[in-house]
Amino acid sequence: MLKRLVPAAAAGAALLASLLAAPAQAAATPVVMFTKVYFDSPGSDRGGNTSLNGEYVVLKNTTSKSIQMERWILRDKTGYRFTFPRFTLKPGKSVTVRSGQGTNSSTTLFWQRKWYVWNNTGDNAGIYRGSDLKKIDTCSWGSAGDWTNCK
Ligand SMILES: [Ca+2]
Repeated sequence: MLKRLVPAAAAGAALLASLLAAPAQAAATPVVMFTKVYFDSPGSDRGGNTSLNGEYVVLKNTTSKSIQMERWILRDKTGYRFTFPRFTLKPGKSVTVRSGQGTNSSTTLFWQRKWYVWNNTGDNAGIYRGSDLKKIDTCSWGSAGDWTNCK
């Protein structure tokens, strides 16, 4: 009788282990993650290009491989979208996406907007990959402070 119960108990333990493992997997570090969003640029929001570029997000490649981000989408809660140009994010490196106008470099991309995108009173930033727009990471904030490190 006891012998029959042992396999059932083992199966139960295996099921429990898989259930416990599932949330840990979901919380795995995103391949590209938000490390900072400076949503309320310094000074009054008058819309000058310097002010627009004081508003930015920083995304980091957390993997040991280069990631080609062409056509990835950065999006706010309202639905404004920045589509990445052909851009390689090297292992462990970060890219800053500034809201205003400027010339792209290996470390900084420009949304080329003429007004702010990230709401000072709370918003949500998301980064999505590929044609199916698979969600990679998000960062949310409220009205407190000027920036968040997305933790
Ligand atoms: Ca803002």
